[in-house]
Amino acid sequence: MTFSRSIGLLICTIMLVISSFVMSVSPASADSYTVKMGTDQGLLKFDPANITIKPGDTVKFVNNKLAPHNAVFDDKGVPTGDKALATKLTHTKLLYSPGESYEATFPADTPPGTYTYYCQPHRGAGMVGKITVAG
Ligand SMILES: [Cu+2]
Repeated sequence: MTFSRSIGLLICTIMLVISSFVMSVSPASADSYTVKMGTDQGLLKFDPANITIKPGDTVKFVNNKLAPHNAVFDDKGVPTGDKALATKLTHTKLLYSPGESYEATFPADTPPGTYTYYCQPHRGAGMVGKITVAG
């Protein structure tokens, strides 16, 4: 009992050392976030509708329910009004099959602020989402 407990503690210590080493090697590692298009409950919303990311991160939009969906950022939804950035993040092609997805990567020099996007077929129904890019 005591022996297996100390082995467990040893393993925990090793894992902690390894994970802290990995984190110090890549301090600004990019993360990936998933946003469902259409909630599991069958609502015409992005889920989660609000997320906070950092520059360099990727948001993966996955078709879930009540297709078709897309995700459009226009210059009004981008804090700096940067049309080129809005276009880069936008995916106008409609996704029809559940599980279909596409990824939007926010460039490392993305200005901080709130980025608003919408689904073209369901904008009127309130299918609008927000991505806050932390400074
Ligand atoms: Cu939609």
